[in-house]
Amino acid sequence: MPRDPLIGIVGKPSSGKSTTLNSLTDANAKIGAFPFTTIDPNRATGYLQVDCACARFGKQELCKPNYGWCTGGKRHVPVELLDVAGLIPGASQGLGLGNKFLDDLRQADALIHVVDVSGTTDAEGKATRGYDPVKDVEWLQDEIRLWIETNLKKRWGSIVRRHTATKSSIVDTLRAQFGGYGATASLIARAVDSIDNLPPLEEWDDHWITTMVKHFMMFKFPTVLALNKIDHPDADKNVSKILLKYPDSRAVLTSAITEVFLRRLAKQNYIKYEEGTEFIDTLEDVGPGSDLRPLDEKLLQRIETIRDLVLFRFGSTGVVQVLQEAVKVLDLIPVFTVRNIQTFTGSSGTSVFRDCTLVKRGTTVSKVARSIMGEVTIAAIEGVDGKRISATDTVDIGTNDILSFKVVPGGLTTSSA
Ligand SMILES: Nc1nc2c(ncn2[C@@H]2O[C@H](COP(=O)(O)OP(=O)(O)O)[C@@H](O)[C@H]2O)c(=O)[nH]1
Ligand SMILES: [Mg+2]
Repeated sequence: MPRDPLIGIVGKPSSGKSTTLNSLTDANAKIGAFPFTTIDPNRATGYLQVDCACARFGKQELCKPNYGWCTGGKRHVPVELLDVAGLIPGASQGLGLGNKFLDDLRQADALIHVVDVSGTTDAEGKATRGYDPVKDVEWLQDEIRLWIETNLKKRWGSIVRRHTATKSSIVDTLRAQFGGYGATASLIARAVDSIDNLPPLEEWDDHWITTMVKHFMMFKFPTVLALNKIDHPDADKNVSKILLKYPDSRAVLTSAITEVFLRRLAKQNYIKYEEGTEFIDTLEDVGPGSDLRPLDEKLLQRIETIRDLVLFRFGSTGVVQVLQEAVKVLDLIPVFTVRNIQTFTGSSGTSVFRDCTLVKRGTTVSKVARSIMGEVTIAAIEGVDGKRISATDTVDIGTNDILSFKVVPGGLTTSSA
């Protein structure tokens, strides 16, 4: 994943995709803008909560990220989100915004599938009562699979002929077919390796093609379920049905609308609310002397309801956790790069840990350097306490995740350091 990770938010109409996106993005105003290249109304910056390196050294007060923000050692790292709207039943055959949807989809590294577990919207997203959302979970996977499968089967005859004539490996042949979905050779290789007893490609029947596509999807579109609208009274039984039917799925219970509401109240200074937690403080809770504004009876009542129905029952609104889960699926960890390994500062000033990048766990230090600085010649790599680190060492949380790269003077081929 050489570029910044992109999380796609998918789901049928009215499941709560836009609300989920807004709940993750409409955060503190004091943050610096994150320079995304694309201007797209459906794209936004979400903030992933991670433990910041500053807390390990008691330097929380000095922590001033270049992007995002950090409070008390809890760092909010920008992550790009995409609201992949337009998926309706039949999209794989080009219905609705079918192709636009699928074009958007291929850019995503992981998906958050927003499922309306209130049962108040039907398969097309129209208002109803008692709809069974279990169907939605399967439907979305089927829709994506059919899209890929249909494309593959259309050309299967010639794919097999070329495969045989050129004596290609399965990975090479599939690379040509799946490259358009943004898949790398190594991703395809992992998908191929994950299938037991896979026969030679020229012997694949429909069953094997389907199996291959399913495994490809597991790697290309790893998915987290956001079981949304848990504030609704019908949600419980639907949540339990989904969890029982898909015990291996990664699912998080969410109430996106509650998060949007709480963040708005917090912004207007009616409440203190720490995103991702169950804690809300009102003026009544903290007492006079605080700078919080008083709430009227109606808002107080609403907050009580939110506490009862969402926060105390589920521990949080879930949206912060759903983003964390999506990043976890990608196995990304924060790596902090600093100019000065003694002080953890950047090129100027006293603030620490200005830069944080999400990279795949287990990435080599030299690859981290390249992805952050481009093709530079590294003279030395230092870790905490000035320890020399080898370019082939790998990163993990707490291991080589604070790095200082010393670049060869004049050896800079692309300037970004
Ligand atoms: N009760 C409840 N309603 C929600 C929640 N999230 C979204 N909604 C409502 O569901 C409807 C569709 O939401 P929207 O985000 O526009 O869905 P989209 O079509 O998937 O983007 C709107 O009326 C939202 O207010 C939630 O967590 N709880
Ligand atoms: Mg929408």
